[in-house]
Amino acid sequence: FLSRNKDLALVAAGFSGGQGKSGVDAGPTALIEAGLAIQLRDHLRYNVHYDDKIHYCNDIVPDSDPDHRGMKNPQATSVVTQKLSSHIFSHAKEGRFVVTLGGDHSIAIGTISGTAKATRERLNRDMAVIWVDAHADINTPETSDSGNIHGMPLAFLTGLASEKGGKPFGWLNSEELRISTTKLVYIGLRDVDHGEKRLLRENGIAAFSMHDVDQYGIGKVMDMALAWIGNDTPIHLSFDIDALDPMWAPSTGTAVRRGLTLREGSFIAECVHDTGSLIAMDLVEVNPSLEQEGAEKTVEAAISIVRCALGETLL
Ligand code: HAR
Ligand code: MN
Ligand code: MN
Ligand code: MN
Repeated sequence: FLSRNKDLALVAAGFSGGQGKSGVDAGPTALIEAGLAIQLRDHLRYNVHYDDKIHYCNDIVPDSDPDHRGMKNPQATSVVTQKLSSHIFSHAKEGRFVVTLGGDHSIAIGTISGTAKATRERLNRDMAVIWVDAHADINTPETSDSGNIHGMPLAFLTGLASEKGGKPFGWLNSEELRISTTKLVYIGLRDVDHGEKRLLRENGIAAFSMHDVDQYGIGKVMDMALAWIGNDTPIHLSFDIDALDPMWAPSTGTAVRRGLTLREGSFIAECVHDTGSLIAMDLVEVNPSLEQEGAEKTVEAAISIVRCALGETLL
C-alpha cells in the first residue's frame, strides 16, 4: 500500500509542555537547520511538503493550566496534541508519509492518533506502533511519579488512561483515534517504572528491552518484533532519541546509560523501512540546550535515524 511512495510531509512540533525542561521545543529547528529537509529532497528524492513553520509550540497554551489527575500542563498538552492530531490526519489521509520532529514525546498523542485514524479511513486497517525508547511512556496519571505527560502518551493512546468527555484528553475517547495494546511493540527499554511494568505484564504487551538486545542481538530482536506485528500491517515508528546511549545522543532530557549504539538504532530504522509498511515516524526529545558540546552529535544521530527509516542505506 505504500511502496515507492515518495510524498512526504515534514511536521515540526516544537512543544515542551509534556515535561519540565525548556529547550526541547528547539529540537525541530536544530534538525532543519542541520539540513534534514534538504537532504530528504535532494539526496533521498522525496517530494517534501514542509510549510516552514514550527507548529503548535508553546504559543497556544492557556494562561491558567492547573494540574489534573496529577498531570502537569494538561490543558496545554491536550490543545497542542489535538491540533497536531488533525494536522497529521490531513496529511496521512492523502497518502503522504508523515515525519514529525519533536518536541517532547507527548506529541505522539497527536501524531499516532492522527495516523491511526487516517489508516482506518484510507486502508481500512489497524496500524501497529514500534516505540523505540529507554522508557515505556505508558504511565497513567495515577501511576506516574513525575506528572509529566511525556511519560504517559501510550496510556492515553491505548485507552488504559481514558478520561470522560469534557476532560483534557476526553477527545481521545473516539475508538478510531486509538491503537490496540496488541499492536504495540517496544525496543530499547531500560528505565521502566513499577506501575508501567505491571501494565506491560497485565496487557501482554510485546517489549524488547536492552537485556533482550544483548541476549539475542539486534537482528533477532527485529525479526521477533516484526513477526509479532505481522506482514502487511501499516507501521508508525515513534523514535525517542534517548533510546540511543548518551554516548551518541547526550542532548536529551532524560538520558539513560546502557542504551542502543547508533548502529543498532540505525538498523532498527532500516528494518522498519525494509518492510515497505512504514507510514509515519516521530523523532523526539532532541534538546540542543542540554549537554551543549554534544548537541551537534545528537542532531546528527537523529538525522541519520530519519534517513535510515526513509531508505537511505538500503541497496
Ligand atoms: N517514566 C518517567 C515518567 O513517567 C520518565 C519518563 C520519561 N522520559 C522520556 N520519555 N523521555 O521517554 O516521568
Ligand atoms: Mn503541514
Ligand atoms: Mn519517550
Ligand atoms: Mn525516553
